[in-house]
Amino acid sequence: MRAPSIVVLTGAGISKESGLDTFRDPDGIWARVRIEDVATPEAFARDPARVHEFYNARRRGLLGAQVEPNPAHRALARLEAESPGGVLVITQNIDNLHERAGSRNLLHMHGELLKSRCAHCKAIAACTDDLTVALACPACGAAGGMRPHVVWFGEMPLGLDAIEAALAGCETFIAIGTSGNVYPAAGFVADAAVAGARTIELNLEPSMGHSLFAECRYGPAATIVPAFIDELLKGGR
Ligand code: BV8
Repeated sequence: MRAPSIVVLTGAGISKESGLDTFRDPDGIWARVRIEDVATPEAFARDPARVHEFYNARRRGLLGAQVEPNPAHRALARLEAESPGGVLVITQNIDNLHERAGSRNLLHMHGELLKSRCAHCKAIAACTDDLTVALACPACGAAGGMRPHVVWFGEMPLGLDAIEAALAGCETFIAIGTSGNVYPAAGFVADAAVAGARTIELNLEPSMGHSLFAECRYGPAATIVPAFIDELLKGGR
């Protein structure tokens, strides 16, 4: 299958106007809890109940009535529907807002909040309720092994082979709502540039990697992403 001509990388900033917190903004998640306490395998081994509560609270928040895809998510779904060369959205986000907006060719490289994984049989299952240490796996029945299907720091992100192939073959690489702090995602723009792609950053403010992009536009995603996608679909360079 030919590589999609457009690859989009999204981060927490694209979901901010849907009511979900980012990580490194002053009011972000890492201003309230430490990565070492809730987002590493060591943290889970040390205090699984604490890690479960961190993700259970975010899962309940995501499933709350007021959290909906915003115009930026919907603009990406429209780009995929109308772009002849194909679009792949690689998201660092674990929310389900891209799916709910209609994106189909979508890769959750850091996992998904609405899925669980069993440490014993590795089965991945839909998860909309709280996870607990005592919970038995719906597939193998073993208890004590359920975790969120989420990639923690120090763990291998998902889909890296497919991502590498897409970056090598794309003509346009767009990063939206990411601070460029976390690797390997923060290095994708360099891979796309080496492949000769047009690189664009759409963010609220310059990211750590802003100098690696050929073009940058700043403002809230729900405003600047639909405008940029309109231009792109009209053939704007
Ligand atoms: C890996 C989990 C090996 C789910 C996340 C020691 C040991 C091992 C690895 C490392 C190490 N030291 C460093 C590393 C690498 C490490 C890393 O990068 N650390 C950083 C902190 C230095 N990476 C890893 O561990 C990764 N695995 O390296 O494995 C390997 C090696 C080589 C090749 C392959 C593999 C695993 C990283 C995944 C960790 N899990 N999340 C969860 O709890 O959500 S990462 C976490 O940060 C989130 O997933 C988030 O997606 C991600 C990135 O953050 P952003 O999305 O960018 O969010 P942020 O708040 O930072 O920025 C938001 C941006 O939006 C801002 O710029 C803001 O201005 C903007 N914004 C705000 N509002 C708006 C807006 N933009 C537009 N509109 C708005 N309205």
